[in-house]
Amino acid sequence: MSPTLTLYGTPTSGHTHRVEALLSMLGLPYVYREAPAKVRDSAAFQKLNPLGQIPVLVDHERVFCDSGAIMIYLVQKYAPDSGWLPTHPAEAAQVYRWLFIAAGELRYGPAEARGIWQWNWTGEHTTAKEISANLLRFMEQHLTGRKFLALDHPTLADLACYGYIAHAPEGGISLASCPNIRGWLKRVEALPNFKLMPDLPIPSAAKSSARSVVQSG
Ligand SMILES: N[C@@H](CCC(=O)N[C@@H](CS)C(=O)NCC(=O)O)C(=O)O
Repeated sequence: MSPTLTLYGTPTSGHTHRVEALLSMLGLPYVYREAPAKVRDSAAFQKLNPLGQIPVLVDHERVFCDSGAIMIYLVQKYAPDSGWLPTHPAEAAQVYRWLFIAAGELRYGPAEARGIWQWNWTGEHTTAKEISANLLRFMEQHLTGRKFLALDHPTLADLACYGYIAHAPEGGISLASCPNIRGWLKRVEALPNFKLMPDLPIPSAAKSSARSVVQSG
């Protein structure tokens, strides 16, 4: 199949990663265009997404923004029977719940903490840490006796949450006391054609203490 899909993103963006992982697992060929801040600030990019955010997916002439919407589009258009997004309303609701958590607690907890530490985003690391602790507590308990987040098989819920949880230590958020979450991450990574997100250095203890947070694993 020749690619009709173009994805704009960056390699270390968890929002981009969830779309790339899905494209890879669905076996959909695509062209990747790197869009660092300089590109996102350009008039050409802002014609695609006036919010200046990645990921953006272009399919033929159509433009899709927002990682959750892009994932839903890809499954509904290219793999409606794949199970990544069930059609049964009650099952779909379980998946949507995690997509909203990905845009809420995950974004403002682990993703925010990582952004503050790695790229000096303006924001309160203490607040992001509190949100993260609450989310990790809930996920750890939720994953007791469960293999995947929403249903008994992998869904978009798992892809949406994977990146910023797997890379939470890069923002000083430890997963050391979360065995269920670490087991879930391994199960997601073992899925056929899953694509990993590149690692960033975990901040040093010195940097950690300078920012009044506990060093994470
Ligand atoms: N709700 C959006 C958020 C995407 C997002 O925050 N992307 C970040 C990179 S990971 C970005 O482009 N930030 C630049 C900006 O907000 O100006 C989604 O799910 O795609």
